[in-house]
Amino acid sequence: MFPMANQSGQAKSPAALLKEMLDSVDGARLLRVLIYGNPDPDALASAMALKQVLEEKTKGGLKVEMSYTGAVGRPENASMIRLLKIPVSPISEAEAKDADRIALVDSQPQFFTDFALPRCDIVIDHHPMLMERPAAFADVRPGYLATASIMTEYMRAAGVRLTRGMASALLYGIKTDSRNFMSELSQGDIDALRWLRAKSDRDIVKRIEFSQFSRESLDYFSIALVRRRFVQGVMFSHLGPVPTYDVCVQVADFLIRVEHVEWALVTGVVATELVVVFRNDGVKKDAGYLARTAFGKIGSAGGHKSMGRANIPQKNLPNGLLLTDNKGLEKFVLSALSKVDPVFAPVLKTI
Ligand SMILES: [Mn+2]
Repeated sequence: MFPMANQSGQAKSPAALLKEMLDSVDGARLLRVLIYGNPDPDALASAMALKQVLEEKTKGGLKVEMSYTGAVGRPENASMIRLLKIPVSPISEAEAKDADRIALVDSQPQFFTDFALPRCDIVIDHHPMLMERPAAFADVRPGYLATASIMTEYMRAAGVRLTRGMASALLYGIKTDSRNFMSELSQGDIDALRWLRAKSDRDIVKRIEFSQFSRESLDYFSIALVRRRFVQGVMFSHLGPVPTYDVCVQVADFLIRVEHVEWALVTGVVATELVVVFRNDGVKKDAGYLARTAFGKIGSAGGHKSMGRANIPQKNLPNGLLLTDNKGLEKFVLSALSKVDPVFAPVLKTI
């Protein structure tokens, strides 16, 4: 564990780190906190905390804006932004150029593969450190489970007021990154939680967690149930056109929890791609291997033992198969899988 590892490798007190961070924004007027890709709870909470600390400690001299380079994906994250009224919005490369300073939370410059960072002045993160000195001020602590735990220390060191909303956001950030506190918490995470718990609002956290499904997604659940095919442990459902692949993921996560289901396979069409989502019961199976072997040559495919995904562009589908041909797509997917693992052959016969 790296209790206070930072770019110099020396242990520094929270007060010293805070002072260094404040020195790095000296004279600046506009700082943008950039969240890479789709904002998740840890990144959102950390950005909020950084905004409060910097704005209060510079006594209004510095304005802090929070932005993300991707889109809000999961309904829980949309609900967190709405319920906690988080002032965050999407940003383009051109728009990011107007800032005097740019701060990254929960990421490092190397993460920005499809977004040109105009500059980078502050990095606060808990992922493994990718480069020696990613910014003038960098505080990277791979031992922590969440950036929100690190930001909690800055809140305490700064002595700023902890609102219920902020405490709830930080707690929820730590909760999601630690998989509901199931992962090994560092002392820093534990100290942060202890401080946040009394102040956080359990009802808000519960409301965020309970908005896992958008109302629109319910229609796809009904399509999934009507079109399902189940033979010998394999549950398969082709949804047809879906707005995002998340819909297939949500349906597959649901179907794998049905009794006697060993494999849940959900396919859908997102724009000009066929998406195949794999889930299994985790018993001597490898979804990532299956996805790569069956579809790796014609699309992007991968995953872990119990979850996998393949995206196949229309142009790589076999001779003239259209994305509107539901039966053709079902046959194509199941025949490709049957060649890798015969467990998928019986359900192919039902088409
Ligand atoms: Mn994180």
